[in-house]
This record gives sequence, structure tokens and C-alpha cells, in this order.
Amino acid sequence: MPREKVFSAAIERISILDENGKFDAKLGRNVIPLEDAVALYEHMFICREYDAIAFKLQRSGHMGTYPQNWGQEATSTGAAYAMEDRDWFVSAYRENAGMFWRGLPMEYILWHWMGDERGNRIPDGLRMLPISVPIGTQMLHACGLAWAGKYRGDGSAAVTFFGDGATSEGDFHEAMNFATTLELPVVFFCQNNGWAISTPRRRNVGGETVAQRGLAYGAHCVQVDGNDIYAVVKVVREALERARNDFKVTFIEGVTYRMGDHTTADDARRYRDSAEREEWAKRDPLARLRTHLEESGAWDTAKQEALEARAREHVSGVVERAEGIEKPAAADIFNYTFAQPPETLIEQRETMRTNSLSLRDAVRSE
Ligand SMILES: Cc1ncc(C[n+]2csc(CCOP(=O)(O)OP(=O)(O)O)c2C)c(N)n1
Ligand SMILES: [Mg+2]
Repeated sequence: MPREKVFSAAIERISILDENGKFDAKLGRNVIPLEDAVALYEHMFICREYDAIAFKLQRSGHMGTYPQNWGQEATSTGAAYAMEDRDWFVSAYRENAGMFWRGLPMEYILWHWMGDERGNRIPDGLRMLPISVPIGTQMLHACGLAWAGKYRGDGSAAVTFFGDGATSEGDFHEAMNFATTLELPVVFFCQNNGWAISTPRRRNVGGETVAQRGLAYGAHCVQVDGNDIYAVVKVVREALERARNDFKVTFIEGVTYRMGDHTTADDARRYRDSAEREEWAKRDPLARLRTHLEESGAWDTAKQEALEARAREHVSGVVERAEGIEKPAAADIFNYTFAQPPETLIEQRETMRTNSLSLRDAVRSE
């Protein structure tokens, strides 16, 4: 019996605008028109300002916790730019910029982290799910949405985002298996930011790439420089074509870096070498795009100063709207999970309503 190769594969890495500002004109042709690149830069800059302000809101007691998105703006913004309105955007919690690009008002994410369920009530017409904090569950939701789209024949696809750590969850493997065997129009976008809280990528995922985890399922797997918005747009666009036209699943590993702590409940200085962070600061997705725009004659200091002022003004308006919302009714906690709540929850809601006054009186009289 001869030995024969029954399977072989390679993982390609795509980069168009490298960290030294070198632009691959051949690969980068027609990926993003210059005026759109300016709009994307402005958007990511405003999102970074938003992120910094959200962090301060938490520190000053206005919010329970907050996971900074700092440094990872190009992944979700690039993906959102490549998507169509009919596609589903199904994310974890480091994709704020992509959600905002697709039209989610910025106050929604502040409400979410302020513990207000209204932040999870995505406005009608926007094809996205609320952010997922349980690690990995959203990938299965994306499969369900993609399956529904395929069944209806509406040409939609779902793009789901998750971290490097999430690829060690059972949900990831179940979702990949589901998507590839049922041939669903799903794109799996892993934001490999180097860390899962204090666990480094190498302790969490064996092998050279995270992308190769998708090979066992028969997905098309690719690695992309996640801090290069041109490369991200290109791979997501290709993945969506593969999904829509051939029902072929793509697993994208976007290599990026978490510039902040895991969340405001964490202090990364306790486990992370500052030299590593400094190396990644040089690969910043915004700085890289700005240099490219300046070299292309589309950006200058005056425009930058105007943008900085606009970003500050925009974000303070968002904070005002987020904090200005009327207080939610206590019974609202029952209202955002089920379209038709089960009997038991209806009973609890009613009991809470009818007993709340007497309970308060009981506490006072003690
Ligand atoms: C099901 C589940 N298990 C554990 C946690 C606690 N937890 C929160 S974030 C996190 C690490 C996630 O790492 P990664 O997937 O790389 O995403 P990142 O935070 O780096 O974006 C863990 C274990 C959780 N939220 N949900
Ligand atoms: Mg991670």
C-alpha cells in the first residue's frame, strides 16, 4: 500500500499597507477609493476618542465595566465596510467601530455597559445582534441567521467576530462544524489580539496560526494583518463572495493587538511585558492609515486638527444622550430576552411590581 498525501493546505497571510507605510499597489488596487479611506480614518479616529471617554466614564463611576477596543479598530471597521446592509454583523465586545459604521448610534454601547437593557435593543432595520459577553455563543447565533438566509434565498451572509481565546471554546468548534457541514454563508472573523485576559495566545492555541484551526472543518482559512484596513476589506470581501456564491465558509484570523487592559477590571501590567506593547504601538492601524493618506495628498495637519475638535464634540454629545435617557422601569429586566415571555417570568414580573412597595416598606420598618 503506497503512502499518499490525502490532504495538504497552506495558510496565506495578506498585507497591503505595511507598518512602514509601504502600499502594495497591485494587491491594493480598487480595494478602497481614496475618499472612502478618508471617511474610514475619520470614523476610526472618532471611535478611538469614544473608547477613551468610555474608559474615563467607568473610572469616574458612571459605568460598571468597559472593555477597551483601542488598537483593534481596523478589523471590525474594515469588515463592516466590506459588508452589505442585508448581511448580519454578529459580534463580541471589541467591535464597537464596526457596529457604529453600520449605523448603531454610539450611545447604545454606553447603555449596555451602564447596565441598561435598552442598549441591547438594536434599532429595527439594522442587521446586527447585541454584543455578546459570554465567550463564543454568538458564533452559533450567526450560523442560525445564515441558515435562515440560505433557506429564504435572500442572498444574505453573516459575519461573526470573536477572540483568539474563544477558539478554545466548544461553541467555536460546534459552530464551525455546523457551518461547514450545512454549507452556510458564514464568515468567521477571529480577532487575534494576542491575549485572552492574562493568557497569551501561545498558551491558548497551539500551532503557527490560529487560522489553521478552521482547516479541520474544511473552511477556507486565511491570516490577515488586522491593523491594515485595506487587507481586512479585501479578505472580508472575498470571504463574502465565497459565502454568497458558493456557500463556502471562510475563517479569517485578523492579527491585531489589545492596546489596553482586558477590561477596566484588569491591570495588564501585572502579566504583560511593556516592550511587547511598545512594538505593537508602532503598528497602530490609525497612524498607518493617516501616514498613507498624507502621502496620497488626502490629509494634512489642518484636517487632523479639525477632526480632533469634531471627535471631542461628537463624543460629548453621545455621552449627554446616554446619560440623559430617562431611568428604566425596574420591570424592564424582564422585557428584553423573550418576544413572548414564558408564564414563570410573567408571574415574577407581576409579583415584583405588586410587592415592590410593600418590600420597601418592610425594610424601612425594620
Ligand atoms: C463562556 C464564558 N467563559 C468565560 C468568560 C470569562 N471571559 C471573559 S473574556 C475572556 C477571554 C476572552 O479572550 P478572547 O476570546 O481572546 O477575547 P478578547 O477579550 O481578547 O477580545 C474570558 C475567559 C466568559 N465571559 N464567558
Ligand atoms: Mg484575545
